Amino acid sequence: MDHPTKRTILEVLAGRALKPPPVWLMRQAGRYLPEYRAVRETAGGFLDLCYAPKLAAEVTLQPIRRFGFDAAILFADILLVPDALGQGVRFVEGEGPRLDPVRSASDLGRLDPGKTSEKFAIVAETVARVRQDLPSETALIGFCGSPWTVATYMAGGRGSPDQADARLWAYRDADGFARLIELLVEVSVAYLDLQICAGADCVQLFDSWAGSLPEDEFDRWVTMPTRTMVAALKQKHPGVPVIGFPRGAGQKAERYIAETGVDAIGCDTAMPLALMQDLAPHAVVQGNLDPLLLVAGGAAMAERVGEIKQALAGQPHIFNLGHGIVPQTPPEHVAELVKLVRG
Ligand code: 1CP
Repeated sequence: MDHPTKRTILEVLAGRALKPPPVWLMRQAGRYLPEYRAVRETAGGFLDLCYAPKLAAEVTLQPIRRFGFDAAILFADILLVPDALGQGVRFVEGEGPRLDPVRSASDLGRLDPGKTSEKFAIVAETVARVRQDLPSETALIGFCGSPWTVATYMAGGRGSPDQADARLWAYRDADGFARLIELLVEVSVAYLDLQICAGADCVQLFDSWAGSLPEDEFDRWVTMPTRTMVAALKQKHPGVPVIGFPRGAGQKAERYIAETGVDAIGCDTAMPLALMQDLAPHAVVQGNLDPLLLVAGGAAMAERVGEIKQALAGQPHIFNLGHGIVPQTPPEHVAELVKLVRG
């Protein structure tokens, strides 16, 4: 029997300030953990691991066993959505993702939303397995990429420093680009619905490249699609909190919160603590330790953890990084961080 009220992250997402704040870390499963690398080797490719529910559940649970985080995040990737749409996604060892680019409205014909359910069902099976094996006090976070960020990979065919292909498409043919965004909204809502039905307690929308857009485009491609997704999810699952992570939003975060209706906002490393304090009355704040401080460890990390905790004491706050854990992170520093947050 589950006891969801004991899941500290859910208490905070419902608006309670807890001392100490609950903690989980973006990319808490991954290459910095030797036990992850061992499973990864047996799986074959990265996508094979994502589509093997038993192995994906195992790597989701590994950081919970090792560090006792307050939440697990489903092991998957934001690029499973374009993969499920039939775009053709590969992960090239040492180079990152490669996709057959979709750069115009006519390319959209290559994508088939009817195809997605088969792969989404595999991910839902991972969610169900994790929920079954997770301690009842640990929350399970489902996720997907936000439409804008996923579209940047779909148009670029790979990660890019400036997201130029998507930005150019959006400037040159906004209506055609809007069709891609609408398609992503629709399939991503269906995907998160499945994750929630399978046992996810809350969901996070990763908008890693939200920061590359000027304000009107931010509104159109980040805020509005997120608003549609939140509304659709709230209609199906009124009690399930949604965390938005519009990385790089800066001053635009306040409007993002007001317009989208997210319950919580992930704050990146660059966001000043004073701005997090200003946002706190409007949404639960999550973040924002620099992932490189977690690599450095020691006194510098301890000092910053203290500052973040102090700045947000008395507010509903979820301790996290400002972006994902990097592969060179020493696992001992992660253990030390959890101790500092809880100390
Ligand atoms: O070699 C390996 O084992 C692959 C490394 C790896 C891992 C562990 C990738 C490739 N993805 C993941 C898992 C992952 N990705 C999770 C799992 C849960 C957890 O957090 O522990 C999550 C939530 C993601 C999300 C994700 N994937 C984002 C959003 C967050 C962020 O980091 O900004 C993005 C942008 C991706 C794309 C992606 N997947 C993998 C890589 C190397 C990238 C970045 C590509 C690039 O921009 O160059």
